[in-house]
Amino acid sequence: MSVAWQQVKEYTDIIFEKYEGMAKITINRPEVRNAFRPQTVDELIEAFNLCRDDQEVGVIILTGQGELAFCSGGDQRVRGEGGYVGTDGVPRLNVLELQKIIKYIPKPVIAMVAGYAIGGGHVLHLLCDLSIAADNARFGQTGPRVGSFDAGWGATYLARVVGHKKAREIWYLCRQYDAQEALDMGLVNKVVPLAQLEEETIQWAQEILEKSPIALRFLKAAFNADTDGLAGIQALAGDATMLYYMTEEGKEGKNAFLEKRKPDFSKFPRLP
Ligand code: S0N
Repeated sequence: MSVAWQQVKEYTDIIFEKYEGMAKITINRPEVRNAFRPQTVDELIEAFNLCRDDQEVGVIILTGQGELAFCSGGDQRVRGEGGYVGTDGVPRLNVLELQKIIKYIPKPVIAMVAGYAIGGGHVLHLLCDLSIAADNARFGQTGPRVGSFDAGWGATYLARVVGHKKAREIWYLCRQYDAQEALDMGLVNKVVPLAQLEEETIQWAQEILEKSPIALRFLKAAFNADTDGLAGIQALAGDATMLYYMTEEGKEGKNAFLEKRKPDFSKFPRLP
């Protein structure tokens, strides 16, 4: 099944489309196996932020253009002394901001992986809520070989997902793993033939869209709170506050203040 994706906004390095509750964000630099430069990361952050604010969007699919790569990490051609250098000449590690928004956007993000998910590109798929892989997908970290490393979520969250022994193997040896090996170690949710990748991913997205948005939001926040300490609890608590604002009990406090009267919380239950 293919769907009639509608372009949301034109970008240079990414394609941003929507269709019936789904957003699809595609890294569009196939000539470098979808490596990201600062502009790519800026565009990805903007698209994810638009998805966060867009109440029509319930699921986001992150993918790479073409069949050869999901993403090959930072564009080594623009790697400077203090990070990746954009048109402003300033070196930055702005992929960390992108990692945060993928992890904390209160909607499920699905990585749709064909070909290579390597280096910083592997970390992006790792941080997505779910990963659907084509049978040609290949996964791995390259940092210690190419002079970089992600000692943040790229290492620590990887260990939560595949276990410490496997995560250390992945980082210390810099090997590549095929789709079946990734499935066996719990790194991806499903492997399908390449020709069925988008159809399968859309099927998963549509099943998710049938579910309660607030339930999904709290579950994502809870999974993050388990791994992310106080930052994770902050997001979970923010969701609880949002929900409280929607209740009559929450509104009574605000209304009483605005009406210059004492709030009456006596009518609200003190449930066990
Ligand atoms: C992906 C690989 C395995 C594909 O191999 P294949 O199919 O044989 O193709 P190639 O001939 O190698 O590549 C085709 C063309 O694409 C270019 N290219 C590929 N990857 C990159 C890249 N990452 N940057 C720039 N160019 C790339 C090739 O050069 C080739 O071009 P032409 O045709 O002109 O020769 C293979 O390509 C591969 O291994 N790629 C490199 C993977 C890699 O090491 N990536 C970087 C890893 N590091 C990071 O991602 C940084 C992490 C990071 O961003 C970060 C993390 C934590 C905190 C901060 C940061 C931060 O730095 O911001």
